[in-house]
Amino acid sequence: MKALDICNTLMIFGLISTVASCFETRAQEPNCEGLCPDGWVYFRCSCYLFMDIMKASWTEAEHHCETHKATLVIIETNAENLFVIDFARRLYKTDRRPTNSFWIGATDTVTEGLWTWYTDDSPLNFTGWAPTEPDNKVDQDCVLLGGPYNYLWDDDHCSLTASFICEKGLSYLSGPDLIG
Ligand SMILES: [Ca+2]
Ligand SMILES: [Ca+2]
Ligand SMILES: [Ca+2]
Repeated sequence: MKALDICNTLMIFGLISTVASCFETRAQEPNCEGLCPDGWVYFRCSCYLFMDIMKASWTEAEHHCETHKATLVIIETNAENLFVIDFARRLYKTDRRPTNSFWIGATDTVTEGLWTWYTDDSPLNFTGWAPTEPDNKVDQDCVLLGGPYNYLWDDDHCSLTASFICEKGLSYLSGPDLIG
């Protein structure tokens, strides 16, 4: 459907008063596409780096992301989770390497069982746990997108070496409310 058709439809249903106002609203939507560094993938004004070759402990992974002026991925919504796990799955489907697990930025190191995003200690408002996880088996405090779980979430030992995903927002282009 073309933009004009969408705007006409919205007006017919009384959702906007004029077609012109529709175009004004659409013009305000950020367009960050194409602004991620080479090798990073884009989703809703965030850039993601899948470190699928490198393996690191959770802390090393976090430091590595920092050298890229990024953090371990913070997955705030179902849409973002679907994007990330879909990309991870395709990464391994296309070249038939064995599946890797990926560290993400969630941890319960501070208080056992209280899962937070390490960047600001905020509680997880979305989770994508595998059915039997988190199980805290022998004190597991860091979260993986688990290769054996087809990239559903699993808690594991923070010292384990795994692949990881870095994320950085393009919020300076679009305002803080629009980080994906
Ligand atoms: Ca995010
Ligand atoms: Ca734990
Ligand atoms: Ca576990």
